Amino acid sequence: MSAKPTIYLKDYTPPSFLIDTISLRFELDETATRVKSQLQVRRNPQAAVTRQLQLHGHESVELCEIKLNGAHLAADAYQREAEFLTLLDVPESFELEIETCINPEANTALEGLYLSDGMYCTQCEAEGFRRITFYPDRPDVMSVFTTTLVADASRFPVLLGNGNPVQRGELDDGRHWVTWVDPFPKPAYLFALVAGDLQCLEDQFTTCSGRQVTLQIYAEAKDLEKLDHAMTALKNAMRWDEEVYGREYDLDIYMIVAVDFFNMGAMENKGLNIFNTACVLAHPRTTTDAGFQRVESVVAHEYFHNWSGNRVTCRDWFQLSLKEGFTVFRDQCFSADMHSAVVQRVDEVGILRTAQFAEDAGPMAHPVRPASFIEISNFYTLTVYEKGAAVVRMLHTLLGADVFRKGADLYFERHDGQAVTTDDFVQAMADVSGRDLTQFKRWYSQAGTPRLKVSDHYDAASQRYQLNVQQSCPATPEAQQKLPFHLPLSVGLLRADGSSFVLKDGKTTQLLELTEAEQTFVFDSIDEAPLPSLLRDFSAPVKLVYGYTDEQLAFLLSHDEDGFNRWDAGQQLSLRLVNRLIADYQQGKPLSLPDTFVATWQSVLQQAPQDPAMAALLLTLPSEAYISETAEQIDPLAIHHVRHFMRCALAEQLESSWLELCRQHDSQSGYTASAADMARRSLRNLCLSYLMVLESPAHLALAQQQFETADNMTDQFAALISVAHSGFRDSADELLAEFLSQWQHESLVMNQWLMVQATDPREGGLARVQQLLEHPVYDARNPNKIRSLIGAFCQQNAVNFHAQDGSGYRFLADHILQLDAQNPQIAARLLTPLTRWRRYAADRQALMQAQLQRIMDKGQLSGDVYEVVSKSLCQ
Ligand code: B3K
Ligand code: ZN
Repeated sequence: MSAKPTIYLKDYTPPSFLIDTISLRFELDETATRVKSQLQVRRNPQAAVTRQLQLHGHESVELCEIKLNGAHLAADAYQREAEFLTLLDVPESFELEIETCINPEANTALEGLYLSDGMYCTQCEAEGFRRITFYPDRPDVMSVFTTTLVADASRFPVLLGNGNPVQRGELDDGRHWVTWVDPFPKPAYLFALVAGDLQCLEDQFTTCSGRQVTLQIYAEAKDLEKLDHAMTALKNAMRWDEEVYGREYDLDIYMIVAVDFFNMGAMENKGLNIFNTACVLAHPRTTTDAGFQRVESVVAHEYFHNWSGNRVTCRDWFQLSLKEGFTVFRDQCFSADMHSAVVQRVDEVGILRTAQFAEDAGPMAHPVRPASFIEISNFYTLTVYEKGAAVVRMLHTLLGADVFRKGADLYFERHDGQAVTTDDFVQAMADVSGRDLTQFKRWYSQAGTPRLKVSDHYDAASQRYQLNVQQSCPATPEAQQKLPFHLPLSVGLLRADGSSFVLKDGKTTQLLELTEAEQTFVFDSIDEAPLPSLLRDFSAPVKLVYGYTDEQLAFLLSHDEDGFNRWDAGQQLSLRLVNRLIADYQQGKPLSLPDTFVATWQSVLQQAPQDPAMAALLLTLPSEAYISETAEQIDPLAIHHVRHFMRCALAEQLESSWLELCRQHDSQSGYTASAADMARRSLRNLCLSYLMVLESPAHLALAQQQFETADNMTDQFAALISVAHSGFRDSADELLAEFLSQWQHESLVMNQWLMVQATDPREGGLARVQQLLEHPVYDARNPNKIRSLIGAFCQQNAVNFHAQDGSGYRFLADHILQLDAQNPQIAARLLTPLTRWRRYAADRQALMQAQLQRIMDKGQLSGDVYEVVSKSLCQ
């Protein structure tokens, strides 16, 4: 059993006391940091009257002293129990002083104040502040923070806090101090501090109203050269938010700090973002194009939180998607504006439709606004983030860009400085549009992926075309029965010549609004039988079922004006073939590719030079993860085998085209990070990966040459992975060794090196991973290393992880048991693949369940791991 109780949204009550100001003083010490806090407390006029003040406090925090209005509190004036310190009888308003002692060095959970490679940093979202001091650690208690940091001047020359630095000085004992004031009231989860020996890249930004903002990005001296890209991204994001949302930055300084030990990507602390190095450092030599794009989008995401999250924050953690869903939507639109909108959309739908749909169909399924949780850290999920963004996108689609913008303006204006709910967000949209969005809000309270079943009928005599749409949604843990959703279904109708009919308002895409379980839509004046292009741009997070023939899909693939649907038609065409071949494989039949399929690919290959970015997408088969998500029952071996067979057959039958395209898209001049160059590299490297499955020495030579001569990590890494996962064992080992010796001092590159090996599908994967656990570049305390090796093996190496003898499952359970005591958040996250046990055949189900049970039986689990395991085993 877990010691932590389940918390329910329905039990929410406003805080009994408010904290107007908090002044903190940190005397930093590796094992005994002293934290003095001084709070101005007053009773909340909006709450029920009580004389008890309840403060959160983690068991690791030592209480040294507590004073009320300057007088020491007697031991019987307060109680310390579980996560709380309760003051039994307090006045209406008073000053509270608390001194605590904490041990940053022993903090391996990386929540609260901890050490990352000798530098102090914090992570307080969601409930880390209670590991620092006793405080009402809930997002609806907002206070003005003043922070003084005291530390040894030579070892920690840089001392950073939220807001603006107002005073600094030296002490006689070699220590120095800095005081920071953040004038914007904020919840404790946005508190941050950093102390270390850091260098910074500095720049300036002039806001739309003409204010000068100093921008600083801090990192270790060796990484200073890797900060330019993040700085450019930050300035672009600041400008974009002014132009697209009318939002201006509010402090005089904006800081980002890169740290090596971090549980997630980054954190939006007010004025002082703390970033995982993986999401901020970028240099062409050491970072792939995908890495560059990730840095750009995470920098933008955290910046956008300054309004959607910080100025307007969440009332309680059930409302997490209020800030996360909206902010992800904002960063997605930003990325679409910076690059190719179609490529961006394909990427985001890829995540939604594989990983989020899988989550929505598993034991941890929950609504975008969950109704209960044991451990909030488990709810930083794809549902809250990605589906939450899809929900905001649907509002944008339903209301149109202009009305949506007015709604956002109203939301920010109405709630600036407040802690609010997703209902408040939707209400602002309802108020500006005059629309009733009550039904739309079901997206926040009902979990599960809706299914749309579409059928059609054309009557030539009346030139009338009808679309019939039925929606349904499967049962999920919180509800068996679901009410119909309100959703936008964007459609186009194609003529036989491939052009689109002009529909309502002179447009070729029409928005249909679904609100009922079944609806029929009528199109008049349709003078020939049309082919529907449904759910254009993936207008809603649903599974679409329509009985396309293969020929119709191929037609959409070549003609649909909607780029997303063109790509998706190709994916669905491939997916059907994959499924037919899986059935053949399971029945022991020989596999072969139909000529028509190869011909379709041939024509995409021929047109590739016109749009290399799109071609790289079209020429990528559905991922193993997507095939798994759409399968009735997952057969990891069959999926891997069939996909590999298809890649080999396509490589063989179209070899000269791949080779030609590979040559055409070779880099002519030096590296640039332009969209055109990134597209060229992605197409070339895709061609190389097809060629390498043929196992021909000539192609091996091509890859080796690219590895040796590449002037950038994208090309070098693509060459490495294509050789490392090939049958050329000696060459693979040589290149891996060379890569290691070239980059062993670059921690982020070493993550990639671990990942290539962890994801190698060839036999013996587990043994290789076990060896790597002992390798000097591996660090069992660093989340990035754990994710690159153990996480990648369990999530991206299905054939090895799902080995028939259950060794992969046992391996994962061993590590979860070990990690849980050290870092519960990471342990709970790693569990994901085991939670999916119902999706496999009986033998694997039993093996996976047995490992979950083994974890459960150990007892003494963290709330994080307990919640995931118990929910996975239930039923
Ligand atoms: N808000 C943080 C996530 C915090 C996770 C805490 N377990 C990063 C982000 O979404 O921007
Ligand atoms: Zn966020």
